Amino acid sequence: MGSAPCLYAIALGSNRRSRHGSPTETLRAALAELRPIAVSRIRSTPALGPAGRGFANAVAIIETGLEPDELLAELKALERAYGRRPGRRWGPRVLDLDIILWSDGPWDGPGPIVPHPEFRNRAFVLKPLAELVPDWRDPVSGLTVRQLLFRLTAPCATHR
Ligand code: A4P
Ligand code: MG
Repeated sequence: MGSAPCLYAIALGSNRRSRHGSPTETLRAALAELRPIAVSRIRSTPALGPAGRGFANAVAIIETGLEPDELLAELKALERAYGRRPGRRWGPRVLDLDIILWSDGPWDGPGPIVPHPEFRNRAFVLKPLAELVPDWRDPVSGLTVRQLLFRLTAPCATHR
């Protein structure tokens, strides 16, 4: 608390209606509450894994003095306020808020894993992220967001 502000990339996902309306309308409302400094467009994406219904996904950049564990507590409170109940992992969800990257490199404190362990494999995160911060560098792989997206989506990419 009280530390210098950091930038964070937050991924938002929804595949279930909330009191705010459709998944897209839900993300629009949640994005406004995050008071972001930049917002991607909201995309409709096919569900990855057993989640069933397709998702609305987006990314926001926010600036805050909170550390990752403190920010995660706030994001979890926002998920609850939108009516998310604990359930099956990967089950339908009103609102999922994941911390993808922050401006201080890898986080080795308590709470979330940052960078998010799966973001390099997810076009529904990398595409909106590349719209906003293509030159941010993943401190684990050393690659930029643009390079990670290219690696994932290039037609000749091999899957190892
Ligand atoms: N956690 C650890 N690291 C982080 C982090 N960097 N950010 C912990 C946020 N949370 C983090 O999360 C499970 C636990 O991960 C939390 O206790 C938190 O402390 P959760 O949000 O409660 O549960 P979840 O959403 O079921 O798990 P998770 O891992 O967030 O699910 P995923 O991996 O996000 O997958 N397909 C499309 N097209 N679009 C989607 O958005 N999302 C999922 C959910 C599956 N398929 C999808 C999408
Ligand atoms: Mg999550």
